[in-house]
Amino acid sequence: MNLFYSPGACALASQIALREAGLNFELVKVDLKAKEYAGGDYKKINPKGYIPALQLPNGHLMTEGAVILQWIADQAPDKNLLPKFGTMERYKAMEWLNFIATEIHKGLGSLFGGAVMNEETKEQIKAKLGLRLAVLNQHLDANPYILGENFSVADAYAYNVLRWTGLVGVDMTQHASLQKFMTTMAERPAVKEAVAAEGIRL
Ligand SMILES: N[C@@H](CCC(=O)N[C@@H](CS)C(=O)NCC(=O)O)C(=O)O
Repeated sequence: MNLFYSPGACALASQIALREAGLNFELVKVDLKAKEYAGGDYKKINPKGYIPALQLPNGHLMTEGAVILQWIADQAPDKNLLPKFGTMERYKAMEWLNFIATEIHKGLGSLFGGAVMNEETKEQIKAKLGLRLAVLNQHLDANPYILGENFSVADAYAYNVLRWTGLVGVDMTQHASLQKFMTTMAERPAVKEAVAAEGIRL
């Protein structure tokens, strides 16, 4: 199984989940600017041109982080990385995964380099992000992890994207529970291994 990634970007969550699930995989680095990997044209693997992408043992290519995370969790039911498919708890988990993907991941992602954006637009995005982060922070005031007492792949996703806040100037000082969450997550062996494997700093 191959996980296509770029250091520090949003495949980190999938990698953490694969390690938490105890699944075997290879990491394949993608140059996101050139759309190339060691095998050549990355768009021939994934026409969308972005990561994460997980090439399953049967050759099927799975994309979209929030879905990849669920597939991984479902491969290792004994690890309790997500509630069972079809239960109300699972829908709650999907709600959080979608919230992270569409409200936090995409909000933070839009603040990175590339796009030419004036300061006013940036501040508007940051203000909206602040509201979304406050929702997650308040939730974590009462829960050590997003789904309650136990780690789930939603935590891996949140950890992955919240790592970017410092890089794009999003203030986390008033979100004490999010800061505590990030410290807790950084102590997990799977997180340490994933971060080391991408050659980035914890
Ligand atoms: N819809 C995708 C978006 C993934 C995404 O934003 N990937 C970024 C890195 S964090 C990327 O590869 N960007 C390069 C590009 O868009 O060309 C998902 O949710 O997995």
